[in-house]
Amino acid sequence: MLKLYGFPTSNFYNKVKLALMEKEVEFEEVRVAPSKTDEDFLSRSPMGKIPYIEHKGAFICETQVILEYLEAAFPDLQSLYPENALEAARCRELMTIVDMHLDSAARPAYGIFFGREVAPEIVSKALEGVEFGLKALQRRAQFKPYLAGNEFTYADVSAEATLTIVGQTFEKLNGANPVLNVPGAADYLAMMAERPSVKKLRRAQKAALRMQQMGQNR
Ligand SMILES: N[C@@H](CCC(=O)N[C@@H](CS)C(=O)NCC(=O)O)C(=O)O
Repeated sequence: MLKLYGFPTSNFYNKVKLALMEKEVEFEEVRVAPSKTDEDFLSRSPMGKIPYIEHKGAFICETQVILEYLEAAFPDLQSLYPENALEAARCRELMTIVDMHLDSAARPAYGIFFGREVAPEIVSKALEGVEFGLKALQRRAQFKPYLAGNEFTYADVSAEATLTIVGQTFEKLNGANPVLNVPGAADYLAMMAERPSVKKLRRAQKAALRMQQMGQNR
């Protein structure tokens, strides 16, 4: 059976986990922490990051690569890319805006989740990048009702995994969620929160965060 390695407080782990649930691929979760020094870990995930998967004896890292692999390795399962070439390109554009630009702008501020202080200058620089990324998202997002149109796609997988952590980060830091300033985003996120796969994902994420915080307070 396919194995997913990492931990459920990571947005990138949750991107792959949500894709596996939505495609109905059978999988098993294995908790591992990232490492940039453990040779065994680096042989599985050379950049020292999570998540990575194990399938048919091989290890694969980088979430976008993993999703492309799922599409190729499970051709009989529902594809999460639109069939039309332009719509599929738009879907990938949305994923790139969320996974690359929004995530990397917000990442320096994520420490707040794990009980770390975040310096005000880091918060304001992160917010500037996030606001720019959200304007890019606004130019491409359709909310019809899904991010890339009328079908659930990988754009929704990326958005659910990362927009929620970005929003919660700034809500904690500044008392306001910048994602909700994107017209249509509030209703979209509320709709996504009702999906059975998303409910399951969030329950696991909350439980893992509680465990992590208990560990830190010990
Ligand atoms: N581009 C990578 C990003 C993965 C990533 O940033 N993972 C984080 C956890 S959310 C990580 O392992 N960070 C530890 C580190 O960079 O040392 C992907 O798409 O898989």
